Amino acid sequence: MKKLTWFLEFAAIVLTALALMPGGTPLLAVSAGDKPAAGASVKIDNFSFGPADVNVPVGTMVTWTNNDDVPHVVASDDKLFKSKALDTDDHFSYTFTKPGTYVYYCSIHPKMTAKVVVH
Ligand SMILES: [Cu+2]
Repeated sequence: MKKLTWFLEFAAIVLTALALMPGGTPLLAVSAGDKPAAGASVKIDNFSFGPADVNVPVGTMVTWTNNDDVPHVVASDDKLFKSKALDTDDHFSYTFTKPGTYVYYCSIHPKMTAKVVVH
């Protein structure tokens, strides 16, 4: 019972501190003008990129996550970006700043190909 009381007191202190924080939580402090970059994600699983075709507006950050139990690399055909070897659950992000079609592949398994279309 003593432990529970201590926990409740601690929780009350934390909640009070949060309520007194100037400007509210950091999330609420982001001004309307600072829209976070839109994101898209691609999963790597069973030796393939999914979805294989991603269609996104300029400025989008695409994040690849390796769900496979073997390492993969995300490398663009035109050498615009190349990840390190991604182990299971590792991820790699790239922000596309110009329109175009970006074909990429896995440099360890070159038959794995996919593309990002930026408009
Ligand atoms: Cu691979």
